[in-house]
Amino acid sequence: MVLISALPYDYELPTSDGLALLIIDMQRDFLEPGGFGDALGNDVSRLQAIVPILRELLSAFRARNLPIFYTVEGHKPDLSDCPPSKLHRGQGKLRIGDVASMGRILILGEPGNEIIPELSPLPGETVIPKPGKGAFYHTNLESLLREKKITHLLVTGVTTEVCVQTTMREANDRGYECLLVEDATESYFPDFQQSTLEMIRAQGGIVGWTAPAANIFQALEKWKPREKLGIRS
Ligand code: C5J
Repeated sequence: MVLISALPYDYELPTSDGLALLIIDMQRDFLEPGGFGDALGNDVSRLQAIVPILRELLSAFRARNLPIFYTVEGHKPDLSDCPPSKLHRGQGKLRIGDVASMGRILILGEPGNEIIPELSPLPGETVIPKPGKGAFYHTNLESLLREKKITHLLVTGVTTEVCVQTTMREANDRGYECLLVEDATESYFPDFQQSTLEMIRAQGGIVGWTAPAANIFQALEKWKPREKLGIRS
């Protein structure tokens, strides 16, 4: 049994393949000036802090040929998948679909919707466009996870209390064992990030576990799933 030292207690890695890395919305819209995060009045530079750790997690997963899923939040150019409540929410100068310095805000295929170049997906890694905050809402994420027999998700990305937390709750309700990587998720609001970590692991891990990336790297060194040992059940 290989355990990741985590809160509220150790997180057990699966004995078979079944572990995936989920990277939520590390797109220019949220991390660079001129995108959606900026239009909402946030200091987008805060989110850059997690990029080096995410690169290390990506390397560790790629080196072991483990599945990686990315999401991007975005809408169709005709906005047919954007409910009026989302379109009209807030009182910012710019709204979803308006033209800004990285193209139309939060629209699929626009430059602002791209994953930041430091974390660019490689061929074979799956990018899931999502119209909502949760990655299971109106996407094929669940069927892809089932197809690959994924049971355990290491969850990362931005922003901790919005898309990351929503996705983690959706995954938890669907039976996935989720661990949120503490230093691979970030928010525009440090207090919200801290509160989210605490909410997730409260009440015996009511939504899941949290752990720093260092603990994951340590455990991965020891982890040899049955398939990797050539054992099929
Ligand atoms: C937000 C996200 N914050 N990816 N999206 O609107 O968290």
